[in-house]
Order: sequence, then structure tokens, then C-alpha cells
Amino acid sequence: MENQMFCFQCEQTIGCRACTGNAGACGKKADTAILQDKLTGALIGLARSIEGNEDLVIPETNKLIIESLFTTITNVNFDNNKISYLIEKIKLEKERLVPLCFCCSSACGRNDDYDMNNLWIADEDIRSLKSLILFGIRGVAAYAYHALILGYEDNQINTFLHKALFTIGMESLTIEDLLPIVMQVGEINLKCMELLDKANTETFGNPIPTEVSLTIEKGPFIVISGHDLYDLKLLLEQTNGKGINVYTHGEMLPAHAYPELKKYKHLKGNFGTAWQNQQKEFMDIPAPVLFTTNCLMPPKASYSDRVFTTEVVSYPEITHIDDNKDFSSVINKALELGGYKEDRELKGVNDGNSVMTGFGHNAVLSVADTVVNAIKSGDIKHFFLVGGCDGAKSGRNYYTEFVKQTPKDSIILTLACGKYRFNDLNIGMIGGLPRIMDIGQCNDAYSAIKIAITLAQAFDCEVNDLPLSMVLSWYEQKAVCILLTLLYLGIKNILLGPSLPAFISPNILKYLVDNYNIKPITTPEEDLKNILG
Ligand code: SF4
Ligand code: SF3
Repeated sequence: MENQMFCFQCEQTIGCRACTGNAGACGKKADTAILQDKLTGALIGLARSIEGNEDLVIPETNKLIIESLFTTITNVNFDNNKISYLIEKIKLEKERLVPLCFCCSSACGRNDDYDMNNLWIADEDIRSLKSLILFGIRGVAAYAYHALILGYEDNQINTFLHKALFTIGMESLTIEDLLPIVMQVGEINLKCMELLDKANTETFGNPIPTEVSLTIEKGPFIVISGHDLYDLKLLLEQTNGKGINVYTHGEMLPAHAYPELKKYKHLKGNFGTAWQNQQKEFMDIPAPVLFTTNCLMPPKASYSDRVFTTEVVSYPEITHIDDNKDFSSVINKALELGGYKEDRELKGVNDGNSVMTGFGHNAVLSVADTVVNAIKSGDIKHFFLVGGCDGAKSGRNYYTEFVKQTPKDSIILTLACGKYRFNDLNIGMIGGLPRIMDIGQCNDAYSAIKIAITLAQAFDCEVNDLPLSMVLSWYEQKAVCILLTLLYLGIKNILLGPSLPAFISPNILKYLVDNYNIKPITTPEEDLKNILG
């Protein structure tokens, strides 16, 4: 497999098998994919060097691991120079941890980097489980990175990342050895999402339900995309009083609900829909777009001079804002382009002109009594968690249709970018609560879990016994770690779409079906009939 790419970590993998040619469906070129494998192999080498040298691990070691894992998530980094730079940094860190290995004349190979081709050609069940571990910790690392930026970290998470990487490089493990580690990814991710929830709410306040306009007001503006709330805060500070409005895009939408962000009057609304529409939506936008995390698609020439990246995101030839966080180039671009001449009424996927967000655990549980009473009185008969990633597949309009067809006495909880399929629908209220409640970003799955556990406690039952059904959509690796968290919690009967991951082998799928009754989505009609009996 030398000089050939192999990648099957996301939902749009070519032919539902793997991207193996010159480039992946996401636009990642073969040389970048090979470098990303080298980076992962170097991380496994670093984890091997840590074993027995744990006392030498310093905060920079963990930051390097977290950043490198995050870099390899789909639609984050397409920049060979940045990936090579990280590989070099890992080599230096290894040299610090095991200096004697670098001058040993009879090298034992114990601390060597791992050749990822060994994983890609491994027995399919072992490959499947190790892929779940690897892709899962990539997702965990993204959340750990956001928490770290806000000054929050947890050594248990860091130590687990070392262990998981070390495990991927072990050749002698069986299915029985690997399954518990797969579940541990889910457990650690729960911890990590809880940490990020704490970091976000202690830094920016508890989200408050907020209506967000989809209209773009005339004059200069900046669009900010991705998950990093801290970057948004810095951008709002640097644009304050400059006559520039700021609009969120994609997973940044829930930022409108945080008191410490919504207090900026020039944080005006949300631009566009989910990530897969960006090449169309950014084509003639008279404003710059700043990407703080995934999902960045290869920018088209028609708008590439207006795209900026920061943090772990980068793309060749695209201006990158480094750690000094000086957004002057973005601000100057906004002033130069000038924005729209008149207010521009943009619409959501279903022609709505505003969306609601901010139904995190604090907001929902503050009306827990109302919710519990509405369930007892029969006003609310069912909850659906319809959430996860959006993507380009045409079958994803399943989620729009599903929500449209849910009965009027049901509530839709949603999160992550998959909500753009239906978050502008007006499907009414129940007992003063909107029927669609946006909990937030994908990491706010933690809020959904907290809400479900609190409801189960109120009814003295298990989460699986609640009138709650999970209908999830996946695309990239954060969805993998969230799914593993739900399995770790013992949640059953999850419906998953639009297709099952290519890296799940038939035997591992059977295990998931037998133990958790995971099912692929079918049609909204069929699935609703099965759920509601
Ligand atoms: Fe293919 Fe997804 Fe890998 Fe991109 S990230 S190369 S689309 S499997
Ligand atoms: Fe979306 Fe890329 Fe997954 Fe955070 S922004 S959910 S796909």
C-alpha cells in the first residue's frame, strides 16, 4: 500500500468502502492522507515512549497529542506543511522522553513509530475495533482541545489517550481485549464532554433560549464557522465598535445563546446552512469567512481569497491566523468587501427566516417540572433526539421528513449541524415549549444525556424505558465518540444513518445489534411506525 492512500473514517467514504485513489471524497489528497497516517504512527510511537516514562510527561506532551489527533479529523487540515511540522515536533518530544533510543546501536524497536498500513491490512474485526478506538479518540481530542483552550484539562483523559494510542499499535490483541477499550472511549468521551460543558458554561454562562435571525444586515460583516467559542469571543472583541457585524455559520450557531457572547450587539445572526452547502453559499459572499474547526471544504477559486483559518484548521495558500490571534487581516477584508448594500433576507432549508437555539441542560431542566407534568398529563407523549452531523448525501432529507411527520404531542431535541435540515420549521409548541429544541453543538450531547438521565430519575426508570427515541446522523469522528458514549451508557435501539460506518465489520455490527439493537434508518414512515407502535 506504499504511496497509496487508505481512509475510511467518515460517512462519505467512496463507495461506502474506503477512499483509496488520488484523493478522498472530502478533497483530501493522497499525499496528505499518507502524511496523516505518518502523524498517527508517530503518535503511537510517542505513546510507546511514554510507557514507563509517565513521570516525564509535561502539559506540552498532552497538548501535542490532542492537537495532532484533532488535525486528522475529516475536513480539518489539508496542509502538508502543518502535518509535517507536527510529525517533527513529535519526533523531538520522543527524543526528550527516550533520548537513548536515538543513539542506540542495536535498536529494539520498542519505541518505533507505527506503520499504519499494518492496521489497514489487519484482520477485519481487529481493524474495525481499532478504528473505533482511533476515530473515537480523534473526536475526544477535538473536545479536549476546546476545553484546553479555555484552561480546562483532565489527566484521566490525557492518560487514556496514551493508552488508546499504545493499544492501536499492539499486534497481539483479540476482539475480547479490544471491546472494553472501545467502550472506554465512550466513557472517557462522556468525561470530556462534561469537562467542555463546564469550561463553556463557566466561561460564557449558561445558554439561554434565543431566537437567531437569518437576515444579513447591510454593511461589512464577517462569518465565523466551526466549534471554537473562544475564537468567536476574540473576534467579537476585536470587531467591537468597528461597524462590522458578525454572523455565525454551521456549528457556531449555538454561540448566540451564551450570555458572554450574546452581549455583543454586533453578533447579529446566522449565515447559511450546514457545512456541505458552503461552496455554493460562499460563492459570492461579500465578506470574509473564518474557520475555527471542521468542516472546511476545499475553497473554490471564486471565494478562496475570502477564507481564513485558525487553530488546527489549515489549507494550502489560505491565510492562517496563528496563536497571536490578530484578526486584522479578516477585519480589513470585511471592510474592503463592504458586505451587502441592502439587508439580505436569507432563508433556512425550509424557507424559515429565523431559528431558535440555547436549550442546554440548564434551560431545559429549569422547566423540568413543567416537562414532567406534561408527560404525566399526556400532553407530551414522546421525545425524539434527532441529531448529529449533516452531510451531502441525498438520503439525508430523511431527517427533515422524519421531523415533519412526528406527532404533534412529541418534542424534538436536536444538536450538531444535522439540525439545519429542520431547525427553521415551525411545528408549533406544547405547554409553552417549542416542539423543536436545539440543545447546541455536537459536544452538547452531554446536555442531552443529562436531560435524559434527569427525566429517568423523575420517573424512577432507566433511560431506555423513557418515551425517548434517538435518531442519529453521523459524518465525522466526533459522532463516533458520541455514539460510543451512548453505548457505554447502555442506551439501546438507536437508529443510525444515513448509512452505517464502512469501518464496522459484519461481526462487530452483529455484536452491536445483538447487544444494543442499533439499526440503520429506513423510511420516516416505517421508523415512526416502529417507534410509536
Ligand atoms: Fe474519504 Fe472521509 Fe477519509 Fe476524506 S475523511 S478521505 S472522504 S473517508
Ligand atoms: Fe457537523 Fe462537520 Fe459533525 Fe459538530 S460541523 S457536527 S459534521
